[in-house]
Amino acid sequence: MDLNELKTRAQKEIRKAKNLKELDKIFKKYLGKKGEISRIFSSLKGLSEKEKKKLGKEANLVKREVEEMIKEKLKELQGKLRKQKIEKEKIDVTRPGKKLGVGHLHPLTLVQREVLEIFQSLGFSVVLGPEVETEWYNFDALNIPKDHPARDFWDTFWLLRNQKIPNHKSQIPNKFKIQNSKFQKLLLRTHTSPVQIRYMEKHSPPLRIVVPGKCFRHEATDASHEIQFYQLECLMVDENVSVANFKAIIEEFLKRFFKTKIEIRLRPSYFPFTEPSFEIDIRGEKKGNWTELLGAGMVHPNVFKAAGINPKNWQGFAFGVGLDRLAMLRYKINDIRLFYSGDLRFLKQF
Ligand code: YSA
Repeated sequence: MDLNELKTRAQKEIRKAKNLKELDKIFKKYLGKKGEISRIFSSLKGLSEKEKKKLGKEANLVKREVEEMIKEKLKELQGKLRKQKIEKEKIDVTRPGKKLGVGHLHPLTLVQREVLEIFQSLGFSVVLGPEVETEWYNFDALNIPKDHPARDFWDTFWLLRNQKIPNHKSQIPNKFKIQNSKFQKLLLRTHTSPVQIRYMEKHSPPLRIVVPGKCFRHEATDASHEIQFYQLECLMVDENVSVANFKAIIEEFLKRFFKTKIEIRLRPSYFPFTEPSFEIDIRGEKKGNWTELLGAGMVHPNVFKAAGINPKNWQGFAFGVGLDRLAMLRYKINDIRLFYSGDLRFLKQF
């Protein structure tokens, strides 16, 4: 066995090794249990003492040299690997960061906030009420008893018959209670007007409130009607409130909201909970179509009575304005359904 030839061969192979796997193979080939150098040691058995000593010594030397070369190569390969890993994991802290998408307020929220600010600056408090209402607050207390044809104005989403809540013993006159029943029928409120009653039951005049909130109607949708939309209810009660107060407040509100002179028209109308009643239509700068904006009127004495207020001592006006309609005029949007479409191409414009 030419030990020098073996050493040179091992050296060449070690130098050429490109990775740890290849180096391990070389290690096994020369230094493993059945490797070439181990085999040399086994072959010593049959030799004379002298030859054994000589060859043994030389083989040991070559063994150490090959071991040393492999160790060196191992260090080199591990160093390379470490470098590659560091390179891969390197973070350049000076690079500009990724822009995170930041959300923003929905146009209806923007309009609602602005409207509330205007009314608050005019001395009105903001009050909220439940979206799931009882038949009493949504209809009866507003002077719309069962079988009254006016109920058809408000196409109603009734909730399942067994989802009823107990009659309020003190608040609902006997004639309005469901006969032989301890329960009130539930519905999704069709307007924000029930909150008038809820508020007047607990507070004594003079009152000035606005009530923003979602309303629901079981009706066909079109460019200006949704089954879910927003209204803002306004109620002012005092000793000498008249239609003139209503007109002044609404004109002041529209002037501040649109920041330009807006054409409005007042039409006589009918709501069971107001007498007289009217509706206000509005049209933008370019004299387009009239849009119905709100329903209003002087609070009906029966409504005061249902809420426990003496109509002989107090008068009030109330109105319910469509916040979606205001937003449509403000942003020149011709279809209310866009607000609820969840279409980012639309929403990103605000
Ligand atoms: C009237 C007199 C009062 O003393 C107080 C309030 C009212 C308003 C009444 N509660 C009411 O709901 N009248 S209304 O049916 O004419 O609706 C008022 C406004 O809500 C409309 O002028 C319109 O702007 C909006 N609206 C009604 N239905 C809508 C709607 N907006 C979008 N989609 C719908 N389906």
